[in-house]
Amino acid sequence: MSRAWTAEAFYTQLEEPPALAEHTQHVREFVARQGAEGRKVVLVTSGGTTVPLEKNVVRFLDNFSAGTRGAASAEYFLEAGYAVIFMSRQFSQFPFTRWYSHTTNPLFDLLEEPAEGEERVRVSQDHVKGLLPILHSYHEAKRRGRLLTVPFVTVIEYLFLLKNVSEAMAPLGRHGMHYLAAAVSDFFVPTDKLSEHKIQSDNQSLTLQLEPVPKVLGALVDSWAPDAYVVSFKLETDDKMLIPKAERSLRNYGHHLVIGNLLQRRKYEIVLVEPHDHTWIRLPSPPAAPPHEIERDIVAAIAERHQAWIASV
Ligand code: PAZ
Repeated sequence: MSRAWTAEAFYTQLEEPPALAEHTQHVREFVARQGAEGRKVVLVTSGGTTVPLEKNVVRFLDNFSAGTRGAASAEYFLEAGYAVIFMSRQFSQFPFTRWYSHTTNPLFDLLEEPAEGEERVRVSQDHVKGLLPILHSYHEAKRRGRLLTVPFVTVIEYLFLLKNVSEAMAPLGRHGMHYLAAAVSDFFVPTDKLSEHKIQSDNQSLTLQLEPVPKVLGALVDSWAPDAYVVSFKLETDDKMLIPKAERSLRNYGHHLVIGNLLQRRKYEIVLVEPHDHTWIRLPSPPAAPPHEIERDIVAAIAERHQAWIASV
């Protein structure tokens, strides 16, 4: 029989991930520093969560998300003056380094081997112009201490971190924002139902029973960070479902905004769904070249709404 997990049961019955306390402490210190300087802080969640099928994990379920939306958005939030807590799936796309990772533009293709007797590796001249502003923004974010990274892998780690990070951000009040772009599994296998060791095949079929992951957005909005500006994402593949599902999410959890996107068109089209408004953001799609990344427009629109909401008290 599968259980319907409440958020409370989930957090009391499951064991905390090992690095939770350490990450939480880093977030508290970061928030205290940024808060003391009056800076707005955004939590950007990014990438997909895994669902392990064994305690000694050999196999797991995963999803498509590479974390591009989150990593790109984090860069634009930094540019807009926010401090960013980037909570992302380990080894998924990362702000700034994403431009040269995951083989789209491999780093080694930029580098020239030193001439004989030289000890310096150079960036080939054709790439300097493209690399410099990204390198500059990366070092700037690090030097100013504006970017904190928090990694997760499993859906259980994600949910524990989300709670602790949100609670740690509560003192920011309206200056805190949650931008929940991670693709979080809707189903999982609770630890007490996991096989200890690698599941053996023995030429037999495998039946999995997955339990629904508790919906925790309501707890975030009502108790973990009640004054924060909260933006969630809704991904669908059927365009007829997109707006009704986004509206239902707003009604159920009472947060500020849902960003709806379709899997196939997510890089060119999104919709901002608010209680009384839908605003589409559209860019030209291939074969036309989009003039810039859609995350630039998304972040500009969200930052403006966040500021208006801060000013409305
Ligand atoms: O990671 P990515 O850039 O490939 O995709 C981004 C996204 C589609 C995962 C994100 O925009 C999103 O919709 N996240 C929420 C997914 C959901 O739980 O409905």
